[in-house]
Formats: sequence, C-alpha cells, structure tokens
Amino acid sequence: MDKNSFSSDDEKFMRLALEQAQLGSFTTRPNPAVGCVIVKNGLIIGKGFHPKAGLPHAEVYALQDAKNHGFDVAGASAYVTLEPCSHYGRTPPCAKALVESGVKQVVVATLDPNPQVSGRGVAMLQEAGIEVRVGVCEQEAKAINAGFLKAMATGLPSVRVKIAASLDGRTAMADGESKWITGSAARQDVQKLRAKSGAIITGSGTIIADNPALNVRLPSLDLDNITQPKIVVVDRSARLQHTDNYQVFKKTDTLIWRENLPELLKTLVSEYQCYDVLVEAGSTLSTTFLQLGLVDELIVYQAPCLLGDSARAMFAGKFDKLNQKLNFTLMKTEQIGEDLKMTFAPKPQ
Ligand code: AOF
Ligand code: ZN
Repeated sequence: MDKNSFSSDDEKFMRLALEQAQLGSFTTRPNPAVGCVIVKNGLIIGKGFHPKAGLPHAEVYALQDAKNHGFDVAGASAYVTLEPCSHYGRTPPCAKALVESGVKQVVVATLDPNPQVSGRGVAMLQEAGIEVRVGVCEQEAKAINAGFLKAMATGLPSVRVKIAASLDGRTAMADGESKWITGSAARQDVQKLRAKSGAIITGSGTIIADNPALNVRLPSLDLDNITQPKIVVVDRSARLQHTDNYQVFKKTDTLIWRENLPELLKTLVSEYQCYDVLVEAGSTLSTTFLQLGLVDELIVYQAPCLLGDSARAMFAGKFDKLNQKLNFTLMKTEQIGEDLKMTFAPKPQ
C-alpha cells in the first residue's frame, strides 16, 4: 500500500479517533484537541484524547488504556488525529512513546504545523522503522482545530462573528432593547461557541448598552476545566470611563483595545495564545470585521419573528451599487430550538 492510500477501515478508525478528539474540544485551549485509537487485528484495544494543556497527550492515554485492559500494543496500529509531537513541551514527545510501545504503524490525519513539531514527529517514527501514513480524514481533522492550525501557519487566529437576528435581519429595537430575540436553545449554543474561543471581542457600545458578562456558564460544559475566554473590548473613541460599572471588568485581564483590528488579532495570537476568536458585538464592529476581510466564519441565529423597520439592522455597511455587496457561501444550516442557525464562509472580496 503506498503512503497515501487509505482503506475504509482506516477511515472508520480515524473517525473514532476524531470522536475522541472532540471530547476535549472545550477544554484543551490553547492546545489542539487530539484523539487516538490503537487497533490490533481489526479490534480497538485502546483509545484516548488530550483533555487539557499540561496533561498528557492523546497517544499516552490511548497506549495506557490498552495496557490497562491487558493488551500487548506491540505490532498494533495507532490512529492519531494530529501528527504525534516530537518535542519536550509540558509533556515528553508522543512520537517517542509510540516508538517505545512497539506499534508497527501510525496513521495520521494531518501534520502539526507547530514549528516545534512540523514533520519531525513523522520523521522520528519513520527513523524507528514505523510505517507512517498521513492524510486520512484530513479535512475533518483540520476543521476540529481550525484556529490552532491557522494561527500556527499565519500568526492570525480563526475569527468567527456571531449575530442573533430576526427574520427581517434586525438585532435590537431602536432604543437598544434586545433581550431576547433568539430562544434559550440558541443562547445555549452560543455558550458552546464561547467555550471553544480563546477570546471574545466586543465593542464599548455593547458594554455600555447591555453590560454583558460574556462568560461561559452553561452547567453542562465541565465548567471546572474550562478556561474562561479572554475578553477584549474595542473602544476606538475612548467611551469607556468607569469600568467598575461593568461585568466584564470584574475579570482583571479584560483588555481594552484602541488600535487597529488586524493588530489586535496578531496580538491575541502572539501574546495570549488565543487561536479561536469570537466576535459578539453590535453591528458597527461586526461590520468592520467583515468589511476588512478578517472573518473566517459568520454565524447567524435567525429567530422566527419580525421586528420592523425602525429596529436596528444586523449590518451597518452602506453601499451604493449592488456590486459592492459582501458575499458568503452557506456552509451549514441547523434548527436550534425554534431558531435557525446558519454558518457562512465569507467569499473573497
Ligand atoms: C500530540 N498529541 O494529544 C496533542 C499534541 O505543551 P505540550 O507538551 O502540551 O504540547 C503542546 C503541543 O503539542 C501543541 O502546541 C501541539 O503542537 C502538540 N499537541 N500533540 O502529539 C496531542 N495535543
Ligand atoms: Zn504529544
């Protein structure tokens, strides 16, 4: 079998490894979510995932799981959703652990662009005589860690803009009242978006009008192990004076940002290791992110109600000609409670 040919069994086992990876997707930040299954004679003998930065990686848990169940790992195949690491970080290299375990084959979904790894994990395995194949279920594996992969490759985070709107695309009444347009299920879904985000960006207008907490508080989300996202308040014209009045400033590390947005995104990666960023803001700031082409994903929760012509619009851009419109590709639709969740990817302008 050549390096890049995969059987349906390969895909089946890698999908199980991806399911394992997902188990860590709310808690591993800033580390990527990674899963691993160990297979011998067509049977799964061990599985594991990376639960949290500082704790062992997926491969270590999977090898231990096999041993705990009395299986001999020698001669087995390991399916890993990210290239096994080759560096001594918070934990020793997984490639070394795999070599020492005696597995004969490692199947990898996607390479790790972390400069400390980037191909060296695969090389370490191959040098030890282990057969390595890369690329099975690669798209799914990349999607799980979109922010981590983008940040490692470009220095910029993956940016998601979330908007809750009515059927007629309105986000609040003229006086700013907006509690609640979407239902509780949609708002719980937003909690999951927050939990997957290293940072939440909002504007000073939203802070002054709504005084939101912008934290993760859904009890079903393993709150003890979630690192609360960093909060950034964009305040271009220094409108925020008495920060003590606002919930987001109960956290000491909330950042007030007065410079440009591309610089903010770079800073979030380089200084704070925030690789997935959620913009939960009013239409002015959301529009600026969209118009600057800084957005990877737009999520609109659309509620089945009409708010009328004097309510606030979800988009603040003003165009004269139709050819100035911003275009999107619809990636996914889901019904969440009574609302519709639409996920869009902006098309290049
Ligand atoms: C793996 N398996 O399950 C994960 C990997 O500081 P550390 O020691 O936790 O290392 C974090 C880096 O390791 C992270 O940036 C990424 O490159 C890799 N993550 N690698 O072999 C895993 N989570
Ligand atoms: Zn590792």
